[in-house]
Amino acid sequence: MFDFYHLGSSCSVAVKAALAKTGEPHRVIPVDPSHKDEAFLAANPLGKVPALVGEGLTLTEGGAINMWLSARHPETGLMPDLASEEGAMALKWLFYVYATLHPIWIRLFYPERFCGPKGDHAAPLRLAEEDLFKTYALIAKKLEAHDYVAGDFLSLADLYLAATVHWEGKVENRLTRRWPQLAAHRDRVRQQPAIAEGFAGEFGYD
Ligand SMILES: N[C@@H](CCC(=O)N[C@@H](CS)C(=O)NCC(=O)O)C(=O)O
Repeated sequence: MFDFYHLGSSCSVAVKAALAKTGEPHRVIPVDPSHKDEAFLAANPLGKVPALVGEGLTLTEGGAINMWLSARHPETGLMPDLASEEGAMALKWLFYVYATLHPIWIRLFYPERFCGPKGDHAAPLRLAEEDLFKTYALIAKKLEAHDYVAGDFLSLADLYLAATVHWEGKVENRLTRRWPQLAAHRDRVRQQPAIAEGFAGEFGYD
């Protein structure tokens, strides 16, 4: 049994979805961002979700947690054999969404962390938006030809990507207006058996 530290509608939804898909027994511990308690900070001293604790392990970093869960549950097919061509693509896009896309969203959500609480947010936000659109452009191109970002199979990158598209209100919903394939992908992923359970109660959906 694992303790899963989760913040609603955040990047930890991708882990919630993987937990649902793998059926790994866990209890969800909601994190209050304005009141991070001792047990949570012991799990992640940086105070970031997701964190997974159990079986003598403390795991942080959403991409790593999901890789580990899928390695324990190869039957879910969430991550192909890494030495295969599909595995290479799934790994590349997993890093793309976690290491390239996610930090841009952080700049949009927390501009004060980049220019100080009293700094002028306008320029950093504009630059972050430009980077965001460039980064989704490559994803959208891939989704013109394929149902999922790594190809015609669902993989871990899709879980996180589908979660991020729900944040588009930050850029006046211009992501799905510009690239309808992003909306189609988000819905395709969210409605997958078991994955739907992970997305339930998040982003304003039942
Ligand atoms: N590199 C980490 C980043 C985690 C992260 O930034 N989590 C955000 C939610 S998306 C968080 O906990 N924010 C709360 C805060 O920074 O106080 C990962 O991929 O797991």
